[in-house]
Amino acid sequence: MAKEKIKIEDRVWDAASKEILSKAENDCIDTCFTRSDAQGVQCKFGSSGVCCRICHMGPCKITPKASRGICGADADTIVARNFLREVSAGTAAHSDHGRHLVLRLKKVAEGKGGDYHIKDEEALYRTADMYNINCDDRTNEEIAIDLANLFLEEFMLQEDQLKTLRLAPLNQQNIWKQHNIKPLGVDRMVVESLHRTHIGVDHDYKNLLKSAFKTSLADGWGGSRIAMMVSDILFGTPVPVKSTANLGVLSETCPNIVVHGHEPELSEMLAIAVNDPEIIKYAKAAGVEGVNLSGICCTANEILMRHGIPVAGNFLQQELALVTGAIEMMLIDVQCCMPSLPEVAAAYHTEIVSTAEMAQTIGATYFKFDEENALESAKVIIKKAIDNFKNRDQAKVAIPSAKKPMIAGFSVQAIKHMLGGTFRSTFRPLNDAIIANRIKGVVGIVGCNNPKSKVDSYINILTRELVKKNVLILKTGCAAISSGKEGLLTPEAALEIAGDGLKEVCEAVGIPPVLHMGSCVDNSRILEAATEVVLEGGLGDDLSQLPAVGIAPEWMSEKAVAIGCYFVASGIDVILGQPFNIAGSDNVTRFLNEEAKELFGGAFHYEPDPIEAAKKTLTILDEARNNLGINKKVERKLFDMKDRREM
Ligand code: SF4
Ligand code: MSK
Repeated sequence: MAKEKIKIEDRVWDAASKEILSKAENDCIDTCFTRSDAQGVQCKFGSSGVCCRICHMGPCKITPKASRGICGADADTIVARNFLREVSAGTAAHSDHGRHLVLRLKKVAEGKGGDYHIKDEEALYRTADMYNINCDDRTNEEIAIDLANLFLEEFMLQEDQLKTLRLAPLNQQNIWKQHNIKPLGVDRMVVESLHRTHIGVDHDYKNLLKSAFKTSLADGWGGSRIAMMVSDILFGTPVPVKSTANLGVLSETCPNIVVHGHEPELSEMLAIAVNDPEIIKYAKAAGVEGVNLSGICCTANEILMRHGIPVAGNFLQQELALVTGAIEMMLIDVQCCMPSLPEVAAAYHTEIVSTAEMAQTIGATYFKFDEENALESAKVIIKKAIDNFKNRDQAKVAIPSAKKPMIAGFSVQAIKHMLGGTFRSTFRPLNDAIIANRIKGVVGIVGCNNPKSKVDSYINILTRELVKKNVLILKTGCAAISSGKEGLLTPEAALEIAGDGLKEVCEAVGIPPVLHMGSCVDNSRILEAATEVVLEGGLGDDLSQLPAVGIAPEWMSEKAVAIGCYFVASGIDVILGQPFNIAGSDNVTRFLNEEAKELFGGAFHYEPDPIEAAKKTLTILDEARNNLGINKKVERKLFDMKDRREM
């Protein structure tokens, strides 16, 4: 049975998406929204997690008449196995991204990096110091090779636990040890999870779920954290940077190149190459002023954070961007790039170019990115896009005017610097503001969009609601782009709606109330920030004691499942706007939503309504504040310059 047709204004939040979705209808283009309708009512066995395809005696499903699969697996086993497989896939995706960057760092250290260099010496020293790598009287390359080898070992460790776990507060590490969820090497964890979930291996739902938490820690405190640290060394630690968001960033007069996916290596080179004199000359010869580079999803977030390159949109705008008819080339790499892109592009003149050997799509051109000569490679691809500009059919072009200014680039180092001032980087003012109840707590709002709900709606309503209630918001991924499009990533706009306490602190120390911290792998920056707060003192000994919550309002990917798990395993409650596929097992649901809290200090909560989610968040923050004994009334005294200097 087909679903009832949903009106455009109920599908998407922002004006640009509404305009282009209507154009897509007129141009007879299928998008994820029409395909979602065509799917009809989705499979209940799948959505409750009780469908098992793990062996070929099946597929089996659990029904009122059949409480076990052919092998005897019950609903608990099947749901838990499916869940662990999702976490493993998410961990693999983030971590493989991290591995590619580590291999790049190793090449750079060996003098074989081509156009890549160690851009951020301070990040190199900072990271080496975290792992006690000697930096005295050694070249950057010597330090980098030690670091790269250590990181590669993090993937391969067979019997030892990840060294990167030691970046967590000591008490946190003890909790993981107590519950035996300290992961071994990243690859080992993913392989073991696949083995564990093979027919006839692990059938105890609790054991399977503990393994899911253990594997997820190999993501958040392993692969993702490594990806983030190596990106900072190679491409620079982000600092606040101005930019613009939404489809209105596309150019009417210049060739548009849109990068999409997750890995920053080629896009970093594109960001440099678009301003190269050779490219400008080539563009002028083609009758245009230059090339307009923008991004979608997390590749966008990577080059936004470091170069201020504009963001054309988030996950569910990838097809809409093509429907503008104004894109000469979309470059796709890994993760979150829809297989439908070449088909949508075929209705216009857009060329879809895949730059990752492992991520190809029928209809896309595969471009072998020469990593040894990355800048040259970037120029070749840009010239191809310029050549395609002459094929743009103006009759098919409609670029929406909607776009908003924003500020991004809030790495932990940047936040610390802003909080502490020029001479002493510190999180102290934030801790003091939380203790004094000017800031109620800190909330990470992360994750994707999902056609099951109105795009960006939950994210934007929730963000506004929490900012009003004096909650400091940290954002990553597509949720951060939602706020960018909404105009909430400028201090002025966010301060206008912020509660008095939050406003006062943000104005005094000069940070906005909603901080864009980067891409999906940069969720590890949120863990890093939480660790800094714990280490600064006064708010408990581990992350579970902090007044902090993670929220994934419109998530859809397996990576989001892994992220949710490493937040919970780190003691942080996570609210989901979309449920996990676990409803078929009461035991699994109870373990994830209740028992996890007793083990790790955090658990999952499902809340489909953003206002209710905000209320739930405030309750969790209040509970943590009560436990810490800091839930007192706000003192009336304001920060002044004298206070700030003393701090
Ligand atoms: Fe069915 Fe068991 Fe095979 Fe799953 S593993 S498909 S439940 S027989
Ligand atoms: S891109 S994982 S849709 S956030 Fe990181 Fe966006 Fe989700 Fe992909």
